Amino acid sequence: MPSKLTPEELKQELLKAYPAKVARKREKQIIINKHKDETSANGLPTTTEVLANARTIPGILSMRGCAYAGCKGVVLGPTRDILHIVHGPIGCSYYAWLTRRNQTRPVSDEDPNFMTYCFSTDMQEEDIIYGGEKKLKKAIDEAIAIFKPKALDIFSTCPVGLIGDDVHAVAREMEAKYPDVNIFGFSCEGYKGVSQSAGHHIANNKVFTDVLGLGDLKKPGKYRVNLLGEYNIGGDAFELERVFEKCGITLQATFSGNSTYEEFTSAHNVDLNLVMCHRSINYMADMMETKYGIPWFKVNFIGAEASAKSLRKIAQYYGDQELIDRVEAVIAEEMPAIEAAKAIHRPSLEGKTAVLFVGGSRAHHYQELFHELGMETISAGYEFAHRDDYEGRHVIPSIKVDADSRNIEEIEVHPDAELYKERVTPERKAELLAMGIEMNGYEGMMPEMKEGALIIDDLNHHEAEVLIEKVKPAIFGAGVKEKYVIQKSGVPLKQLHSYDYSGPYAGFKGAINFYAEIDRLVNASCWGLVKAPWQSSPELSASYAYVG
Ligand code: CFM
Repeated sequence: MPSKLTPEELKQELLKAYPAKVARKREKQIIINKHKDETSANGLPTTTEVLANARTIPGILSMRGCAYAGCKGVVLGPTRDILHIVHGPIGCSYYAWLTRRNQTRPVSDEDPNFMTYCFSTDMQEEDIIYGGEKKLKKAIDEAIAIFKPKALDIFSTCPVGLIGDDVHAVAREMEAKYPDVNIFGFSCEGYKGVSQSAGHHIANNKVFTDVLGLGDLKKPGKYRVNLLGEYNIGGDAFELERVFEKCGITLQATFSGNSTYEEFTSAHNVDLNLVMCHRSINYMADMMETKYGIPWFKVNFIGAEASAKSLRKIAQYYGDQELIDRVEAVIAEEMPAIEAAKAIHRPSLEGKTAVLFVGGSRAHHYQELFHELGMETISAGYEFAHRDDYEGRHVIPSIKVDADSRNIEEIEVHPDAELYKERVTPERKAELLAMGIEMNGYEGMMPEMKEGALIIDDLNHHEAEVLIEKVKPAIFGAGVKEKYVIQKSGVPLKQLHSYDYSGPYAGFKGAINFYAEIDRLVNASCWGLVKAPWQSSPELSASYAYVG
């Protein structure tokens, strides 16, 4: 660590300004990474416990979003042809409109693309007082008349839950009126959980019960998979589609980058689910395994090495020599450009440090890309992840259920009488595990980070400033809310949510983009020139004038 402080001293610096009660809580969320002696199934060390998915302390400036953001913006937002109506005041709707850079690519001009529209019931005071259901029905009538969608969904914002509008009853009534349109609603009011994570779960549940299994599309190909938890930020999914196609792997459905309703309805027609962002979609993977027998494992396509590893994992899962050879040929073809790019950018970045505070999976995934540049992530944390994302999936049974998590429905899933099919026998699972392929597993961020790294859950504004002052990393990875405050202190910030309007960063071509971008950002000469006014003239003088 370039800071002269030990991890423990740094932790105390972060806690110093807090009242005792706040410090006691934050202390459990700021953890010095330590590996325990016993190793997990994959041979990685297990770690100490972190307090995660807990309420943010009132008054603290958190980086988090709300449940509505997680449901509408994150999980459903990237679908192209489901018509999303936000039931609520216009602010919630407008803010979710194209603010997350999930891209899509309609196949033809006839292909509907609703992503560029913003549909809202625009609730006013009188709707809050007298109820908004009538207005919602009218909005649905209007939307169907104009856009003729195959599916339409309704997202509840906070006031909807507070006044008791029943979006599910409206959905049922309107579906009876329009039997050709699949209409369903989400009780994803912003307050439904401690963060957007609750919205992910709500979205997973409803898509699973109301959409999945309704269709029977089977895309051609021998190796048909779904990619869960890839949202096509900055075109990431386009790069992965390219790589998958080159390898001869058929992407049946992506949840939900560059996806369509029909792909969702037919996502059960695969032999494997790949889970990229574990946090936002692991529920779906689990439910699909129970109902259809589709196994899943974790992948990471952020980083060239990580991408190669994930592709090899898929090939080994099928165990087909033809696929194994083709994947190896693709990796061999992609790697020279990666090595060439690394040779340019790595020398000026090697040995530098990064801190990453992003969502629920990128603070982990992006460590791979920095590692490829020879940079070490010395502190990291998620905004809203759960303990399993930090410590590994094996801790799930020991996570306490509290009032906030009880808010979200746990749906009971049973094997489908017709569609359930066992894809891998327990013996094959054991064989795969021996090869280092753990089904239904995720090791989490902490076992893969060095001992002594500072793990900070739900980092806030104050702590970010302390980190900058005490650690001064070469780069800070976070979001737009943090960007300018941090850059004003002379540290470059890379937006790892929206990619600062560039990308893709996934897959092989994405890695090359990222190397160049980090080099440009970290080694820009402007950072040394950034000085706050009080740094150049520390004494400000002023005088008071009193006119009696
Ligand atoms: Fe998953 Fe995401 Fe993330 Fe996420 Fe997000 Fe995102 Fe994210 Mo912003 S689904 S948890 S809720 S990888 S929008 S594409 S970048 S916080 S780390």
